[in-house]
Amino acid sequence: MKTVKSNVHYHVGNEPETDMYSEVLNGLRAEKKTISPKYFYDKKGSELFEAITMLAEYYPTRTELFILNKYRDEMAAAIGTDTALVEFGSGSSEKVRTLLEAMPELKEYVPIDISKDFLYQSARALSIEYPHLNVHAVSADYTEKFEVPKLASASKAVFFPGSTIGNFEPHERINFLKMTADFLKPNGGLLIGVDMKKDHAVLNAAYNDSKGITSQFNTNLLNRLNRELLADFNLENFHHHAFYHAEKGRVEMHLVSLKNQTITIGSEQVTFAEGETIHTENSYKFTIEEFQDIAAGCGFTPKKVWVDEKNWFSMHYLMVE
Ligand code: AVJ
Repeated sequence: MKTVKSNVHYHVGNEPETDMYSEVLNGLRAEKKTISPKYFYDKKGSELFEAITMLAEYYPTRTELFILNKYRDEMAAAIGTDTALVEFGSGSSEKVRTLLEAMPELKEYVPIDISKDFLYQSARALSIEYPHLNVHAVSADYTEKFEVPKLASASKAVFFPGSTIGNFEPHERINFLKMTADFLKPNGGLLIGVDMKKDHAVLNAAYNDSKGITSQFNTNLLNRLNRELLADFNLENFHHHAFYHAEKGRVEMHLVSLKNQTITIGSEQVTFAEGETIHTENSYKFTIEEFQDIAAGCGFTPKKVWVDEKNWFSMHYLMVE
């Protein structure tokens, strides 16, 4: 019998540190109530986000894919061949396939994601489609310190599409970019998708779609708390509210309490005044210069940037020495 050597390898990069119950409760006890957008993505939430990406008003996903498709050869050339491609928040590894098509000589792909089962399953599927690629799946929260296996390539490039960076607060994105620069040293690159500032009407429509899917995505968070943290939110008593805040350069999403009410969550209670909100997401938007300046302050040298013809979305390639 012939022994088949698999080209997929599994690693644990770090263990999740945060406990959802205490984090959510702390957020709801704060002066301004807030819950991290990372909690949107339970099974239903991931499906709703998928539906959002297909909406007419929600331009980011399709625009980024358009840019990736159009410029993948230039991106591949910038990344180089003796490079391990590391993806942060790889999910189903759908977008990277576009890039992989343009990189037939790539030897190593390192998808990193927090949801281990889905990561391992997606990595296995990808390794079968790309038999010449060594796939090192690393389960980790990439916003914390994590370990990766020893890689054979001369350098690393991080692929971070989706404008997830827009979800980070200013201090968080600086920490993240500095950590990433450190991780990439020496001679590494970062290929990152960044949503751009634009006409406010376009931004407002993207987060207030006519089918109400974004509203469902936002309120689904309360469903998740009801189920997973034994809370008793009545979804009828909260409304989706999303708007572009020009001075802050971000779209904000909130859940607005429609009346005075007290919610039980596990063994605790939280009271809401009518009109009070839970701030559930920030989605920061950047001009090319703003993003390059931020990255430069964290140790990156901007090398190249690709945009669509409307200047709605950007993909930056930056390097560390
Ligand atoms: C996945 C963070 C890029 O901010 O546009 C979509 C999430 N929120 N609609 C974004 C989201 C509401 C999305 N990101």
